[in-house]
Amino acid sequence: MFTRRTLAGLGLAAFAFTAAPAQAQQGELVVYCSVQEEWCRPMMQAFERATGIRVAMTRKSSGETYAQIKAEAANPRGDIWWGGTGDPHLQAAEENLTEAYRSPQLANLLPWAQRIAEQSGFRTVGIYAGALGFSYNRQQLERRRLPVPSCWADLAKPEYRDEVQVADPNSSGTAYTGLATFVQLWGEQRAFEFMRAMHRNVNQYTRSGAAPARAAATGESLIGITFMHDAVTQAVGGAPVVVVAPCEGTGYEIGGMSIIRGARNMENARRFYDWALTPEAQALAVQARSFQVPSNANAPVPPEAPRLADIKLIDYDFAKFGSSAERTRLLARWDAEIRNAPRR
Ligand code: S7P
Repeated sequence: MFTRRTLAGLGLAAFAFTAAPAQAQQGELVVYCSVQEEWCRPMMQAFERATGIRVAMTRKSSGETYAQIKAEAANPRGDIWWGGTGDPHLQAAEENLTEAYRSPQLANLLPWAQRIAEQSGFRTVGIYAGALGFSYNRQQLERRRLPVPSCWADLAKPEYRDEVQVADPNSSGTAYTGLATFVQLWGEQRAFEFMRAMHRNVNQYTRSGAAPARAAATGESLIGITFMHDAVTQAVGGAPVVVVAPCEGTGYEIGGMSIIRGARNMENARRFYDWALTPEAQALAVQARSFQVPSNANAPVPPEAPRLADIKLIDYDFAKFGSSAERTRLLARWDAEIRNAPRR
């Protein structure tokens, strides 16, 4: 049984434990969770109830979790990384930070989820998909008589000075998807020119990718760049936001799951992996107001989920933008040219 003292001894004081399992204790599992906390918790509780395995979970953004797993590689603390954008999962796979595993559930997954597994040598797998976009606060927009933004290019216009919020692509998988999307839409030079111009309008680079959707919902920021499903969460909750699929087209994520190499609870990590790919486990997303498209072909697609077939999606190059060299290089360029650029 975990106590505060044993936890502190293990250096795990920061882990949050979920509710007690319903059945006899079947060992432990340490999960790094990169979706929203509201979805992480019920997911872990459901797994505990289904298996009797006690879960210790921490929630961090995708880029932060990748960095943590890399830092811990010589002495892994986590067993499984569930959720978060696919690019850093692919980078972790390439860097041999994660373990190859072929789940019996693989055959039940949609082709895009299986492709990611194959591409990574089965070190990661797709668990959901969702398109990038932005949302704006309708009431604020009307009150301030500002034009309706409908394209990425609009977000760099002077009328939206200080009105745009987006995350930092180092910590956030969402924001890295944005960076990679702009490069794929326009080429690298134009993409950086756009991000430099938009930088004047950015009121804050948040750590978490979904935070700008909450800021748009409350009116703290007029516009928030996030995955469209994170903005839908706010709209479903009653916020006066409009969700936009940008006119130029947009990128998308394939959310990932990976077993950490050297996991101390390897068997339990595999049990979680198999369970998390079932339609039943994937259906829990909706209860947490998470509206991605699930990867199991038999899992229900929430009616609120933005329909990917209706969105102008780019042919996102996961092999290139999930590669260690490209992700590292683009983030370094973003740090050098955008993060601290003057906002003249
Ligand atoms: O809210 C769900 C979600 O958007 O969060 C993940 C995201 O990567 C985590 O946030 P960061 O941008 O802060 O890394 C997405 O994978 C997922 O769809």
